Amino acid sequence: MSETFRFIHASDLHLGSFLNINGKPQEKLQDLCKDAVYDGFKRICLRAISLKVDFILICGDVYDSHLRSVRGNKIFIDQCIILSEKNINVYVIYGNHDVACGAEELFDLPPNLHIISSEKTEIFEVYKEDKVIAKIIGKSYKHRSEKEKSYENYLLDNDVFNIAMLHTALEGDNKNYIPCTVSDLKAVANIDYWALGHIHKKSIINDTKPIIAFSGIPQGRDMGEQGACGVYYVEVCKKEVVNMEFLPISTVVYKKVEIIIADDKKVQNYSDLLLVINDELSSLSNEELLDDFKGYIIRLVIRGRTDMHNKITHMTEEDYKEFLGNINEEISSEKHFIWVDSIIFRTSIPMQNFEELKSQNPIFKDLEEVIGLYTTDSELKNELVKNWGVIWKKQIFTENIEADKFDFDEEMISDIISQARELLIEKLVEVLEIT
Ligand SMILES: [Mn+2]
Repeated sequence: MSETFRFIHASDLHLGSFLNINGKPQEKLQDLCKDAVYDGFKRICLRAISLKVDFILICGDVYDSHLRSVRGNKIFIDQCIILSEKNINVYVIYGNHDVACGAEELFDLPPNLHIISSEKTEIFEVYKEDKVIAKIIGKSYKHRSEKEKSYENYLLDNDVFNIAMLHTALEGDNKNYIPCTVSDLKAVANIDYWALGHIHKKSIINDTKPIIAFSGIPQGRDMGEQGACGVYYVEVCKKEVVNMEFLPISTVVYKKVEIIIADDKKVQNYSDLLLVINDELSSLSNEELLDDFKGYIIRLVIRGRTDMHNKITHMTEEDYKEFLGNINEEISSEKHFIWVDSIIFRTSIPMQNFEELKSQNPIFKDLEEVIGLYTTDSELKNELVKNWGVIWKKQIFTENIEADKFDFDEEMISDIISQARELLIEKLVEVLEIT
């Protein structure tokens, strides 16, 4: 059966990092956050053993820092030793977070662990029942940024299933993380599967030969890494991928929950607001379908019209923290933990229905048209963002964040536009003395 084999495509373990959590959670939850990244790797190994895979690929950023910790290195090596007893090989390229240059392995490597060189492109032949079933090609990062197009030297014959490992942002003009485009990768001959790392969100960029995929980070660590994270499980038969599945690994999931206070819902004070929040959060189900799912770290976004708007806008930092604490004390969930990490208020004052306002004065219809244009026309939207000034920078990927700029994404743009809309309506109602 050497014509069939299985592997796991993982990347960005970031061993040594921990989950970001605000407030004062109980010690048990704090410990969970400290260990979650390590636990994630242990679960990958358990899944590899139960699914009887032939090998695991780790496409860069095994460690969060090139200054490896004794703990991180030891846990990684110990898991590889367990895999070695099951004849599961591990192939690793280092990425921008764990560059090979100047880094030492703190422990002896087991024979099944293959660290791919940062000096030159390396090829590994994978054997099964004395036959070569696959070839793995790759190169580790030597420095924190790599502009060399190493993939152009990924030269392989078309005899077995060929896997190429690459740590890249997949942007043609990105000189920090190996500049390349999808068509650059497609142009490399004889590659069957591009196992990519660096982008922390899973995605299948090309689902036919050559398959091009980012497995993403196995365990999210902040609100920028929301949702169930994991690895890809791939089955190959006669040089064809016959099955490719996403395996969720994260036991703690970051999630944004929006609560819209409907007009008919009277939220007059903090008790009412607490009730609404509690209601919404206790109905959160264990949608991640993981047996060992532990819980959610939540960012609440509260929208809608409420008499509390003024109270909310004038809330002190201290009161905000107190209210957050109240929520976390009150939420009860039997199946998993729920920790509200932060709340973003996007409320506005109660007022007449917008349709009624439009019928009273044509200026509201004009306003609706203008706002509509700025939300749909991308040229106008760009123009608008330009006017916000250079302090704002479009967020492409968290790794590229410039510390002295506010990053924003599409969601932030529409948030700002909708807040501007609310403010304009409010002021117009005031000036036109509409009651
Ligand atoms: Mn990474």
